[in-house]
Amino acid sequence: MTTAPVAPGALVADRDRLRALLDQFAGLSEPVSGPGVTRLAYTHLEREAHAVFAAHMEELGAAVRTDAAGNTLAELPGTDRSAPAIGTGSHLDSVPDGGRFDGIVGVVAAMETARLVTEHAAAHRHPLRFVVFAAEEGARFGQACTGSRIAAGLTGPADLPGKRDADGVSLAEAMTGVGLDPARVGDARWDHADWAAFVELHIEQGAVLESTGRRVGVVDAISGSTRLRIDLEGRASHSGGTPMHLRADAAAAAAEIVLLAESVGLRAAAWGTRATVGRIDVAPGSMTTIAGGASLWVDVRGLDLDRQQRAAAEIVESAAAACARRGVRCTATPLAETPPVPLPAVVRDTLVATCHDLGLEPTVLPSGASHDAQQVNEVTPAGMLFIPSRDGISHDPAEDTDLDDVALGTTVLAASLLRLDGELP
Ligand code: HGY
Ligand code: MN
Ligand code: MN
Repeated sequence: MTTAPVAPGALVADRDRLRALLDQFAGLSEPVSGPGVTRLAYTHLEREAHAVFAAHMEELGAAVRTDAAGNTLAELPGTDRSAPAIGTGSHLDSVPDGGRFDGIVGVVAAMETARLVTEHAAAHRHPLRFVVFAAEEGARFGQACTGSRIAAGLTGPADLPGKRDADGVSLAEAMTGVGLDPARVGDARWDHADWAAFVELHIEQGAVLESTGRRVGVVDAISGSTRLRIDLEGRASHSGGTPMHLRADAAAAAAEIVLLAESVGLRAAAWGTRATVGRIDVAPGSMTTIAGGASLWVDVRGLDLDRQQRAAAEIVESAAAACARRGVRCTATPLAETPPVPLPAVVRDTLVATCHDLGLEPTVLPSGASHDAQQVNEVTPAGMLFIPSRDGISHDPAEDTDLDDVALGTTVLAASLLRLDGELP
């Protein structure tokens, strides 16, 4: 097939095709999870979603493979077979009872971009590589971005047995359960020489674009995260027979720690730090028994690593002091840590220029959420495009983005990849 250069914006994403793909992926969800989407990391449902992506890309004539981490990669060759690839993609796993856009938008945009490039026979010198990363969400195992961390060489076989989900299933066991071999994840490590750049399209998961009336964002930095679990051991006892001054109430200690974490986050907010306790387990969980045990999962996000780490340390210190006063044992276990990442100008400026080519004025903003692009940036210069989240909601069934914005973001993505193709060596 003869290819020809296309003008910026000539590849216009098809809204209805995008809607159909979003609907198809949304249908792959645990049936009993609630109104949202539940497609957790390293489950059969996640693999089924990767298979939908693979079938679609094979139908377009792309060469498709799945690596030892469970990442699925599809490639359209460029005119220069020796050139490094320009990539795009995101993830298809979700949080429990999550939304139908987080990660999925970046994948359907990649699929639509591959279709547009193919149908228009758009010339490109670099190979175009479309990637679905496995296990981006940290909700199940605590560690976010497992598939892209493995690709970036940041997570290896030794890291996998120790991370466990709420049922005690390890990352390694979950990978084995879906036909992957955790011992071989070293084979999935990317070589920087194979890549020229990578761009991820994602919903903002915040309200900056919506509040400023902008339809496209270009990300200049991605927040880091320090995640830990705090286990509390008090004394279970009769809620009626035990006087207030003779208690070691793990639930009351947990409640105090939640508020301590919030106050640390509020004090450090000016530096872009955020602190959240999104999950508390209390035992035995009976109304007439004082809680003898409790566990809290703490997520500290930051754009300044030092502030992020200091905030986490302050939460642990103040939790220990509160527990000592209450006669409750307190143990903090680190779960994962990712530094904040400034994204390179070489990609960021091209994304901004592409928006200008298309008559758009983007907002340049940091990402509060973590993303696969953050890990990929260890291997090759990475960039991110954002589209608005309605009311800034994400990780919830109410997560919503206007389909016209999904289509516009996809058009900007396709034009950006072709502009990078013309600019990069
Ligand atoms: O949790 C996050 O920041 C992302 O959604 N994985
Ligand atoms: Mn995501
Ligand atoms: Mn997410």
